[in-house]
Amino acid sequence: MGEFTSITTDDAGVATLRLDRAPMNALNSQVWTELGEAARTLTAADDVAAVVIWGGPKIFAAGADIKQMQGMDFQEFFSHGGGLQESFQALARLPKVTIAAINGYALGGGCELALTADFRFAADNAKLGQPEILLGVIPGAGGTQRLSRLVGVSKAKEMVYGGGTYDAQQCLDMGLVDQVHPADEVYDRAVEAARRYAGGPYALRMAKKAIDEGAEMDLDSALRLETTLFTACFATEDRRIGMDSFVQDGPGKAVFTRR
Ligand code: DAK
Repeated sequence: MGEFTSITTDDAGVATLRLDRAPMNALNSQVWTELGEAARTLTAADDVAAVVIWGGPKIFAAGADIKQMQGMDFQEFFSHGGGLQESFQALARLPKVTIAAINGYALGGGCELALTADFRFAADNAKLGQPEILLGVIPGAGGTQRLSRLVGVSKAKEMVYGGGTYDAQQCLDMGLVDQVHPADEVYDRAVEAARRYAGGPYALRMAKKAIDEGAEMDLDSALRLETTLFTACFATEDRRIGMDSFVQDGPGKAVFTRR
């Protein structure tokens, strides 16, 4: 698709958004733009129900391109920084199930890219961290916000203040990653899981929206959103299929259409 990113889609409705910028998948402004475009493409693609974000077998991403950033000034970031963050927000808002499959390093913006996904599957050799502080900056693409919402404020502060890297087991213990697999299996495991979600009903979109948007609201508003989205499920074909199937054949046998 782009110079440094590609999208491939299988028959089961699983797309792989692959990052490929040797040697470290550093996120320069081109990559950032391509990720935003990919998010829009994947959102619109009717044949895609779940997405695996993968940086290939060696590294997920070593973060923003420091060599590019080195020469940039306040005005440039002030003018364009919001657009960069918007790319990640578009990925986070993808109305489909997303899984980051992480081999090797996911640092800085790389870790933040993984944080845009619903789930993170890490290779046993994965190392995650937010080392921006060591460069004299702070995380700028969700690392102070999505990270603390996921692992808690204290752990996020430890990661962001210290700039350290954390191995797969440590990340699993703190809830930063959801599963750990051997390095040569992690991508396949992520695709397998994504296929299971891709076979799910349209209501998965409602569930994602309710959980993610509800987390940003007060409880009353969030519960009202839940009610609205629950009701909206009754406009889907899959709601009818799910309930008819239960009544006729028992639980868990419905074959959904994603409509
Ligand atoms: N950028 C540019 N080049 C990088 C790089 C990076 N992030 N990471 C590595 N490289 C380059 C190295 O400079 C080296 O280049 P040459 O010397 O060969 O020319 C080559 O890749 C191989 O790297 P190493 O020799 O260092 O390889 P090692 O295996 O020894 O170490 C490493 C791998 C990933 C642990 C290490 O390279 C490393 O610590 N990299 C930097 C990690 C880091 O600090 N990442 C955070 C970057 S700051 C924004 C939002 C977000 C951000 C910015 C703006 N807005 C919305 C405005 C995000 C900021 C960041 O992510």
